Amino acid sequence: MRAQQSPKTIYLRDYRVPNFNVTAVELTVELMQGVAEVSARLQLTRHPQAPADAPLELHGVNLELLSVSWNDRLLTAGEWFWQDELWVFPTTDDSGVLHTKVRIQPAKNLALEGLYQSHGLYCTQCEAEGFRKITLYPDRPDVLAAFTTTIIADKTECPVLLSNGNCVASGDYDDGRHWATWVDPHPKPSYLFALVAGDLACLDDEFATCSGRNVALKIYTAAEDQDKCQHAMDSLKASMRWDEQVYGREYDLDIYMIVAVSHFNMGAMENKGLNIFNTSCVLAHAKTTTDAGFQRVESVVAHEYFHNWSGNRVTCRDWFQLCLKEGFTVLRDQQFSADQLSASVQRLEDVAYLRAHQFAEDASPLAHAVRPDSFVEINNFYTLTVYEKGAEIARMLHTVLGAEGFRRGSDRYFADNDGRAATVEDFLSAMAAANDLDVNQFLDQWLRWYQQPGTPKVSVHTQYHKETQQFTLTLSQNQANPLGIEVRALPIPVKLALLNADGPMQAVLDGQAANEFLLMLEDSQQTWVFEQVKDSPVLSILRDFSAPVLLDYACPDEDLATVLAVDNNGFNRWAAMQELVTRCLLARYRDLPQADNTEQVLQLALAQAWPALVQTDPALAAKLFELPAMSYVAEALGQHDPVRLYTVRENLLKALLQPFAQKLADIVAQSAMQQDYVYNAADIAKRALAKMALDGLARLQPEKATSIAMDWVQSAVHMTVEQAGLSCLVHHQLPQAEQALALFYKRWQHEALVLDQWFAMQVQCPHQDTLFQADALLSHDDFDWTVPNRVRAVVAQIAMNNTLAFHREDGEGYRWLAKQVLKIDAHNPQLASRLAGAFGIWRKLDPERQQHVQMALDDLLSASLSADSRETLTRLRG
Ligand code: HT7
Ligand code: ZN
Repeated sequence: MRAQQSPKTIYLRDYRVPNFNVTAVELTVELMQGVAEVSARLQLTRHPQAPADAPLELHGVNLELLSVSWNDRLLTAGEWFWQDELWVFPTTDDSGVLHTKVRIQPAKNLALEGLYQSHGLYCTQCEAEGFRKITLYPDRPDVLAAFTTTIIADKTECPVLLSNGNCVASGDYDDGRHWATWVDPHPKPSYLFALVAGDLACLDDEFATCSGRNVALKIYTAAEDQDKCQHAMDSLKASMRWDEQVYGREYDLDIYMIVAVSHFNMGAMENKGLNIFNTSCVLAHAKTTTDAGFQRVESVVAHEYFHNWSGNRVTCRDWFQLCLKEGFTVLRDQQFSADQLSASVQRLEDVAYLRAHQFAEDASPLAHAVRPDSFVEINNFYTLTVYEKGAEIARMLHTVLGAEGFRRGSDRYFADNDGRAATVEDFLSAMAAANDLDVNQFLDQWLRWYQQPGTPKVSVHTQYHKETQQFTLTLSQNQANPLGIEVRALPIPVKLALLNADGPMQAVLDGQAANEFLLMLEDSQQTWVFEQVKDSPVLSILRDFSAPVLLDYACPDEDLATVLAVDNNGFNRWAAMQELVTRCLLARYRDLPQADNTEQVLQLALAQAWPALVQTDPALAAKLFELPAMSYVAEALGQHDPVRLYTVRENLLKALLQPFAQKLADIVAQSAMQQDYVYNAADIAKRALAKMALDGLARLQPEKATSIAMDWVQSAVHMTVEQAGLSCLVHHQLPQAEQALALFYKRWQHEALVLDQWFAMQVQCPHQDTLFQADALLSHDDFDWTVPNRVRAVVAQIAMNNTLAFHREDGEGYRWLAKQVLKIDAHNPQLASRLAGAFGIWRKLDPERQQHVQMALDDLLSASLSADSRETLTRLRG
């Protein structure tokens, strides 16, 4: 038995090729009553660049080693040794076959990494380093091998036996057991290995690829969930077609399988040909799933499918390159989603998410580069920075190279690196080479985005000369330097237009007349002079959020109102409103007199824009009243009292809604919510607007809102309306909230994902005493510490979504989170470490609250912790 050793820091600069490659693996996994015996035959060859006497090194954690032989000779204990998590076999052989047998305990595995059981179903999660918990293996992404996997299990307990690739043979034993052998022809790293065994129902379909091959599509779930798979299947087929059309990528196996499991640490996993999904990211039915849930399924199914090329066919050399597959794949799933529903709403949602969460991470003690230089526990680096900022970098390349140039670059990247474990440098080199750019210069510039943490700030200065009709724009860039490393100017694409009262006007830059311009800010400061600018323009800058930066631009409030009124860029209309609201919140929080003027400008701009938008673009109309996230405004404030900020924000929202009371009532009275559920952009927009209107009405006319909300719950035709009604009652603590909660529970207590919502809605109720409510929910019969979705529904909701409860003045919220983190850490370190990340905001809090957090962190750090949580808490504490 080998348990995890004291954690070591791993450095990117220490990368070395493996001593041995694995050319082929034959795995046999026998499952019996929660225990597994794993036999592995590895064909090994010395790496051409490895020293002739370098030993064979294999990873192994929590394995009961039964036997090990080298070229069919049983090895004795003295012939090998353990060094931390490495099993070391000194040999000068250049090749050989290692045969190991180990025993593992899936039923006892609550960390949900390696092989574990979920409601009796055996399943695996190997990314990033879970395979070493299944067998002895060089568990690193640059070792690619062809896998043959045989699974043996009781036929009644596990009628379905799945692994990667194609099923080539199967049969029955005469003692009630059966077996199946799967062969995956594509060499892959161990993190993409998957195995599933259990009693599952299946939705079948097929897909004809662009070259005419037929692919069998299968979605496996528990029998009672079989009616909730059609949306995932439709999303899968749409993704497969989209990847052929937009990126020229065809699927490469004869079968593509998705399995839904209830116990899962993240959203889903892209194992080759056998994706494993959190039920919340695959199951969808109008009766049980909201619009947001449907959209999440669509994007996660797409994301995992797109990994088949960006991640699987071209994988990562080491885990420092994680952004290579994740950033690029997030960009691809965002582009796909934009093509399915509304492109501008997709973009503003992605940006709102980035600014609320990734910007906060990048300004917190957990800030790190998109490609970090070091880590202790790689699971701690599946972060918003790696995923979302990584996607923004890929998107900037798309903006700079253009759609065709980017496609040339991605074609080159896939062609040059197919079947290889690549690096960020390989990606950038392909982009440059395919577009005839100087590779070294391109690398030198763009690698900075991957290496320098922190959100850059771009300052804007303008001047207009009526006589010469010249408009001068000066941009400068500034970066925080949280890690104290050398900071170099970044390449920052800035898309802009010059507006007059009718929208974008033509101007001339470098002899080129246009309505929109793409500038490259590459130095610390640059100036551009636009000619033939007829009127003093209003600047519509950073259109579509062309770079992940903060803007420092002291334009008059009225200019922002003009952008909101006349810009033809939907994203920037929304961004202008967000900026106006942010200014107003900051001024109100600081008791500055300009708050009144800004609020007036806001009111006027909304009065002009909103009623028309309700008709022409209801999705955008609904979004205008989603004020900037607390965390985004908090970054601008610096040290602050979160409860005061929350109150200021709520008051402003109410004031902005006030003039529209009748309009809100009219919208709610329309029947958008009572119609049969259809998943399309127009209907989703109408429902979003109705939900927003009910929430607004609850703030202005609570009695009226109560009866409508109750009606929505009682006579709901789909979950979007039912959830909108219930969350309105609970959030605003309206008189019938308890009754509606009871009704909802009675209806849905057997639907796990709906019950998660029931827990979450209660915990989101904005009141400091919700903390005690949350505590009571932890003892509810339906609460289960082993199911991450349920744990997140209570614990993460308090920490991330309930300012008044989490940031209680007495510090009880922080102590409460610390207590839950410690409890969870004992069985699921990955989950605990992620939840602890909610303390990331602490340096921005007022001194009293900082002291409470500090004590909570110190208490935690003095306890016995997993390597995951210790690394996160140590970085947090600073
Ligand atoms: N590549 C996957 C990342 C992942 C993961 C998934 C499930 C459980 C644990 C995990 N650790 C890492 C998911 C993705 O980005 O597609
Ligand atoms: Zn991914």
